[in-house]
Amino acid sequence: MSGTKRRSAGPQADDLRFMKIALRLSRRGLGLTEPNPMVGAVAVKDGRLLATGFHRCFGAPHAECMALEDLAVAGATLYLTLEPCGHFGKTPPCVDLIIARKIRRVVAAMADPNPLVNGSGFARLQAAGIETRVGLCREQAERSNRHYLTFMRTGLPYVAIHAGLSLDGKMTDKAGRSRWITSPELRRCAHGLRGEFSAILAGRNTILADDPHLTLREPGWGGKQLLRVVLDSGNSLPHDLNIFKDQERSPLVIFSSLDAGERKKRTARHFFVPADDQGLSLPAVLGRLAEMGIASLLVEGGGRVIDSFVRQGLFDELVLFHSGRLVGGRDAVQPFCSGIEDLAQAPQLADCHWSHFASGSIMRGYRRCSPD
Ligand code: AOF
Ligand code: ZN
Repeated sequence: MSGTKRRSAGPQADDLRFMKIALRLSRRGLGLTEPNPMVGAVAVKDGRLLATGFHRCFGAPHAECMALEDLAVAGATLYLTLEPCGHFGKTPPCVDLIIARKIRRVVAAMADPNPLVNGSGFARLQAAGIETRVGLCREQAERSNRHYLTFMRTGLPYVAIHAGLSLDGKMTDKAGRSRWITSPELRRCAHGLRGEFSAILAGRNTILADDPHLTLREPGWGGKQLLRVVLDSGNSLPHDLNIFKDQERSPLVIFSSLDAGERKKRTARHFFVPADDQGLSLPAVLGRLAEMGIASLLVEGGGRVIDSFVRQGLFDELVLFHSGRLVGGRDAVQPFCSGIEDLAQAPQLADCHWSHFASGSIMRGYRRCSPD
């Protein structure tokens, strides 16, 4: 893209306009770049947009490389959604390319918490005499890259809990059936949601009751591999279930208890972790997934598994799909059945966003945006 010129509305307004373009570009890598970040880059001179780039997928060139590869004009301003790298990784340092292309000014949304970068990118730009502005649209950039930031800062995957609920908050009817609480329209959205994550998790009861594939079937995610994670404490799931199929496209990881009577591995990646009467140790599960480079996890159920994640405070986001049905009944499963004794201890969500559909609504709320 090049040659777009609009009258300048002054340097500050121009900065905002071009940073928003960089942020929009960065999101084209949604679900495809992990465990690396989504990054957008826009080069501009005299109000004219000269070049753009974004990180397409894991292993592809960095956004800065894509934008600056063919840039022939000196003295441009470069808008970046993340601090540029100054280290040799899969690609040479982007800072070197920025200096070589004679960029005059860099406007970045945020610093990169990667210990290999962490301020050193900005320091090298400044040492080369390049003016830098940091922090423009920081909140939006942090929200966009929340998986990457959580993974970098905590060493554990970002965890989102997904539940399909009746209007009165039930995941199942009185008999424990969850098919189908929500409409086909909302279920399609729920399937699409999987693509945003690196892995999807379900417990043994859900696998037995619903025999799901847990695969990524919605169009638009190319050949993306989604890791499927199953918690099966006793290591006793029958082998003819759908979850054991299609492992090339969607590899299967199983976690069982160290105390399981049966210790035979059912897949190449079958791990045995500590457990107590509440179930498998979720910190051990998350730690093992992090070691495998999984930066984000979507927990899909069922009620007991979701309850464990909520009770232990091991989640960053809730995505609730609400149908227009009333189900009722004390025995119907709900997402946080152990509950809290005292309202003051209730997990609190911030920034809840609702999207409304003819057949229901979707709520996304965050426990924390950028953990320290
Ligand atoms: C990206 N894409 O556009 C930028 C990144 O694995 P490597 O060698 O490609 O390096 C990944 C690190 O590079 C990443 O964690 C981040 O710190 C920095 N910047 N990474 O994948 C990009 N700009
Ligand atoms: Zn780079």
